[in-house]
Amino acid sequence: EDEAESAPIGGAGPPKAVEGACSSHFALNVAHNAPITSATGYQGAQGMRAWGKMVLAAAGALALTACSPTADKAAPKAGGELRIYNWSDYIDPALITQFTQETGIRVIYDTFDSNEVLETKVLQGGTGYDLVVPSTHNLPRYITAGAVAKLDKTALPGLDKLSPDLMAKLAAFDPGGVYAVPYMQGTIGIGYDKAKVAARLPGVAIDSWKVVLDPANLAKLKDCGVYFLDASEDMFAVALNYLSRDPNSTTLKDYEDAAALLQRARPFVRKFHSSEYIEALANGDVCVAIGYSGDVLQAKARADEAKTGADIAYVVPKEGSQVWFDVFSIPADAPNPAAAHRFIAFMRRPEIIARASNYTQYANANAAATPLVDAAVRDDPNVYPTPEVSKRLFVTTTKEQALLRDVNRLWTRVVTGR
Ligand code: N2P
Repeated sequence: EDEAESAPIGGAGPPKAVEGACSSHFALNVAHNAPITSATGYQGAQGMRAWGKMVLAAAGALALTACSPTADKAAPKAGGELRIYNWSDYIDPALITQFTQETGIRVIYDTFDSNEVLETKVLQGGTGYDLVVPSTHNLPRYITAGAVAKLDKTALPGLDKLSPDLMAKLAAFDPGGVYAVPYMQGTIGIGYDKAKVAARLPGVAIDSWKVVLDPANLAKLKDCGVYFLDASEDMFAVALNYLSRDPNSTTLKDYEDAAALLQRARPFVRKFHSSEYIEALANGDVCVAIGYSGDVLQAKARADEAKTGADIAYVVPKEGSQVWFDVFSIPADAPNPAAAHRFIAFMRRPEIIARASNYTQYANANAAATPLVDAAVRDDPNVYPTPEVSKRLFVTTTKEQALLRDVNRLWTRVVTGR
């Protein structure tokens, strides 16, 4: 079990809490040196958990130095501790610091990088977390299992400001928004190093899943490094769609055919991993990755900033892809649900969630925040999809447990090559 693993760097001691640091510069420095463990199967989040803890250790260290607190004196300080389990590379650490300054609530922040890892834990219970961030298509299984708590809407002002369009989409998974509040959305696509790919596939337009799913192309890209997400449902949705099957098929045969397609691609894939590709693309260690939109855009930003020479681009292939929605939800056995509500309310504030989008390069669900998001982010169709891009996007629906088990078993065989 992953709890037994220790942090690759930064020590494996007890989780550190943020204590009101007044600088966010540590965030980039730490991110650039993100420790990564190699991983296959569903173990991919370990390096990221360590990363999360290390970011907060850095924040705690900074808190000891030049600090001029700007906490909102009017808001009552609640104190206590909030344990968050969120996706890696999915928040500006400065926001956590600000939350602590304003509320007095210490934050312990761990990260994962796949829905499969999160779901296994939350459905088992006893995670100790107060706040988790599943994708909408996973949420109904959490609700059915009684694994998440009903939200106290009186503690969540501003929910009426959420985009009606998006709320209608969420209603399919959580009617009435009883258990979840949207955080961010994004797509799955291809992240690539323009020069390296052009050199290996001259004249080929990088606008099709063929680039990363056709062995003839993959054979030419193998030497510069290809990564696939280690995310069973996400990857099957993409593969089924590419095969012109229903990405939400309930027929096992469709998944077997998709698995065969992925097995043919497998010899050319250097690693299945759901977060390491950010750093790998930025550093030029890989030239292609099937990845999440904002993560690829973060890779581009890191490469540009560090002048690594990698010129990274992201594309939603013409055959179409998945758009996903991640939501805040509170485990049924959360030790401090009041603090979780406080954090959700904090993240709903337009100026706060706009900063979150600026950092992660994912669109948020708060229409009032859109004008506050950096123009370069909000006008990027890879972040806020245009109607043209939206036409190509599909939403993943919820699988029954039995099908999910079979699909996950097939995925393990793809990853392990058996
Ligand atoms: C964040 C990954 C996006 C989450 N690093 C995919 N649901």
